[in-house]
Amino acid sequence: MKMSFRWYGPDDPVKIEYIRQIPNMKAIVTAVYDVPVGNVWSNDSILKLKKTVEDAGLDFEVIESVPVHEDIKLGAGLRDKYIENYKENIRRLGKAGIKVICYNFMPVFDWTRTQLDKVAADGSTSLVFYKEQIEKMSPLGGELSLPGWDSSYKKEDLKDLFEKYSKLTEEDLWENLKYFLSEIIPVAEEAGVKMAIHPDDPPYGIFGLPRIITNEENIDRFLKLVDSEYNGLTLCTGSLGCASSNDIPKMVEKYAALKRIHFMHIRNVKNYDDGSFEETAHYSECGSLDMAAVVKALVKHNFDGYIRPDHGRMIWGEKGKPGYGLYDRALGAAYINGLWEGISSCLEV
Ligand SMILES: [Mn+2]
Repeated sequence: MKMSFRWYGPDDPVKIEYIRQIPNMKAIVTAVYDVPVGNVWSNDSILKLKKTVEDAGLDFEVIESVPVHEDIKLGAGLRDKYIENYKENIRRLGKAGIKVICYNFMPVFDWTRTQLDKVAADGSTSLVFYKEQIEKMSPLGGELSLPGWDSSYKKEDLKDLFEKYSKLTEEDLWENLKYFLSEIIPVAEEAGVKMAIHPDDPPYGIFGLPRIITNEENIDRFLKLVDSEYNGLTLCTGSLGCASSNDIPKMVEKYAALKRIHFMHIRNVKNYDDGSFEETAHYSECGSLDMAAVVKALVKHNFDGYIRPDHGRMIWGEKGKPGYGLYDRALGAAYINGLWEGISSCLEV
């Protein structure tokens, strides 16, 4: 495995020099952020980012993410133009040495929480999702106030998007995903870039929007849409794991054995009976997921892809982007390293 860390570029309050100081840290996961969704990234921006990462002594091999334009998900408008742009991004990134591209196929919002700074008993803060609060929100009434998304969409644009999606069924979304994959996977194969879809977060329909990358059955279906190693997964334990019906260690074991996991997002969540969940520290006992079982499945199948500690809490007074502080994610990386080393040495005996 190759340990990695998400970094939002030179404007990220977390310094890349500090990331390098985390033991066993090998690679940066990042993206070009100054280009509107759907456009081609300039070679200059890509190469500048690569240089910044490599000058810091880290590898530039994973992009998270190249966002998919809503027209592609809707199968409408300028879909074919945006797919051509997407292909060009794959080619350019492949040339720059990128090995894995993470993306998702979630309509409108690529994650949803009800609060980004819920204070826990120990004084740390984290992202949470409370069912009761989400049920009170009505995006079609134009009254949506969603943490993390308030400034991303103008009210009118959001209403317009929701209207377009109101006619789209899950089957339509599958059809549009298949169309997209059939176009881009051959390009990814040629460019030597493995595509790694991120599951839906949370993994069920929300605000009436369809969602399909949600469970084992659907991931099986996804992998068959284009049966190529280059059509693979970002297996996010926290996103899939906030649905208690998903058996995360079992899924990791299955897809690692099939060599279809290219990127692991490892984090823990504490699930509640009503479907609410809170993001917690990585340590197994802090949440509902068995982290040792997850890492054991990876070690067992000689996982050689990338791992990053996913969201962390805000601890030790750190201020910054919710979920993306330095300290708790560094603890997460150290914890995963410890599990990996411990489990590997036991399995060799
Ligand atoms: Mn994730």
